[in-house]
Amino acid sequence: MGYTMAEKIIKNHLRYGELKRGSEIGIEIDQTLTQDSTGTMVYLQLEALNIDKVKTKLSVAYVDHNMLQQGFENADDHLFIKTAANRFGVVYSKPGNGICHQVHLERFAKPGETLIGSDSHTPTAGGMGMLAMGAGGFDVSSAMAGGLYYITMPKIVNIKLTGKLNKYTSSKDIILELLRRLTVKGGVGKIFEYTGDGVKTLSVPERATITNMGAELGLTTSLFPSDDVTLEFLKKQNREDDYTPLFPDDDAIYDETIEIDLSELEPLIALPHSPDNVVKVSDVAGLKVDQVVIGSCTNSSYSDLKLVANILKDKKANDDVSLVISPGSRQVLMSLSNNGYLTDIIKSGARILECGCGPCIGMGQAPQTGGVSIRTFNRNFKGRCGTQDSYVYLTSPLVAALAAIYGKIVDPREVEFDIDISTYDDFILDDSMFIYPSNEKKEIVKGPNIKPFPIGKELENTINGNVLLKVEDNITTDHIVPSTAKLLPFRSNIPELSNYCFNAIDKDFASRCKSYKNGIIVGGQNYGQGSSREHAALVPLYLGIRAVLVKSFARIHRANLINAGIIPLTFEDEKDYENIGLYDELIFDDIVEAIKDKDYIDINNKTKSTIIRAKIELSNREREIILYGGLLNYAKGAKR
Ligand code: MIC
Ligand code: SF4
Repeated sequence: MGYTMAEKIIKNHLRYGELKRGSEIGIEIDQTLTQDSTGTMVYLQLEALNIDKVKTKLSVAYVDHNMLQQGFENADDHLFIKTAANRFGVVYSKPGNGICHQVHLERFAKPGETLIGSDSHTPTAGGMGMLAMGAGGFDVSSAMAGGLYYITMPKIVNIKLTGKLNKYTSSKDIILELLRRLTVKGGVGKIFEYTGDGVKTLSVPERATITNMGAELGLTTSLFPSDDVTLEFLKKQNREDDYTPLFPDDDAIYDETIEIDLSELEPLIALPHSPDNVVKVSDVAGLKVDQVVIGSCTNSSYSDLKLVANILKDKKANDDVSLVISPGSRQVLMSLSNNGYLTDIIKSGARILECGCGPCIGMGQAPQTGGVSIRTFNRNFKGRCGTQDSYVYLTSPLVAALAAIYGKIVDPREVEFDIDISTYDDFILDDSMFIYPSNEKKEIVKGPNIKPFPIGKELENTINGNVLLKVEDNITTDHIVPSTAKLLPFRSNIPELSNYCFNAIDKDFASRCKSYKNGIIVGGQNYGQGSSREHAALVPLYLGIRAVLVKSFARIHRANLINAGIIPLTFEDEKDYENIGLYDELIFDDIVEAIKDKDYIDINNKTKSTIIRAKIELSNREREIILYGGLLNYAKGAKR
């Protein structure tokens, strides 16, 4: 029996478990990446683990998210990360060097190797045949300390691409088409592998757009083969030595196959407020646009922005549109400048931002009240852009650039334009904004905003708690811990951040938690989708949340809850969701025994005088972590 690409990489890195779908596996991690808004926790955890040097082949600490320095907080975080990186043997990428995923793809990603990153879009590197996964900070710090990364062996789906994109469509339309067909929970527990003749028509950055936004499907990761196209990209990066071929065996067995004929795709767009709310651009053509933002780790490569420059050449952004462009990396910006395209962009009236996440995470450029913003990003959850009542649409750089010129959404097939999309221009290679760790042991500098993180406690045998929040399906981590320019500076300050937990849904949640001892959250399907931020577990832990009872979980958030010591439970009968109300008193008797070796617990709803059966779906290792009260206690081997 042959192997798929993911199976080949996993087999080479497997140190625990077996390649059996649905079973727990532990894999060795070659590389890690952190970014600043999740990274401070990772370095605090490394300190707590008392690590001398990281054990990975390469670990990189990027600063790309918290770039607006309105106060001392972000700059203090940057300095903390820089000094901690030096102390632990990690390469530091200075602010301004670019978005972690774009820079990592350019300079470090390697086919056939494994990468985890404290950011949900880490699978971007799958565009180069690397098994790359988003993870919570605790999982990243333990991998840096030499630990394995544990996941449930996913199902592997073959996405067979045939045909070729036309002038009006781009790789963004491929991933939007998958989101249209499968929804934001369609990829949970799965890896997507791209095969078929259509694959070789896509460049590495185009492939990376697809693997990046696979995160929005809830996938564990996505993989493209490593082929001649990969080699060509690596040569351009002066890294051909990093090339290894990667293909599935002819007799590889997939759990499912989905076919997409690239020549039949139409330009697509995701409507507010979810990436799977996808329609044809022609369905919304004519809608007046107030803002266009081009960038983010999904669509800010050199070829994306060169295409945008081609469209904007000798044209002006519409008087009613604010056009904003944030290049993905300094390499992209310098190459655009060197090859003349930056001038075309600036001449059009675009506002150029520094290389980083910027508006994608609400770091500035919040749209006007009720404004329509067309973005090339990957997420359009309500309020994420900084303006609660604005309307964010997600689409390709082509559709976005045309909207900037016409002041409305236009179907590219209805207008004239010229593009030269060859990716053969030379890149400017300059690694001078990476700081390599020195051998000298310098102190770690910690500013006053960096506060200790909460640590769970050993599980007691009875939990008597109250339902302090009841929410619907598809709750995102942006709901749980909102991230805007105002709140991102508090990523190292859980006590301050806790005041804003679930703010957009229920302003009283945090204060309610403070007046109850043990809190329970009840939710629907796909609870915790979106980002990898472990703050969405650490903040509830700080507020006294002991268990989360839902219909189903998103993968990374479920792992973060366990790592924090919060018990993840799912309804055995989803109808019971209707029978629990806010403030209901729930009693979990003999929970230690249940966590040790049962796959269910009967919860006594004292308020309603009913019993609800919840499923305990945990591996043996996860059971131990919950009993210890979180991964840190478990890793330190605390006595129960
Ligand atoms: C995001 O796109 O939501 C983020 C901000 O990059 C997050 C990480 C974070 O919350 O810091 C992610 O995707 O994991
Ligand atoms: Fe940054 Fe946005 Fe990418 Fe998250 S999705 S890493 S905020 S650019």
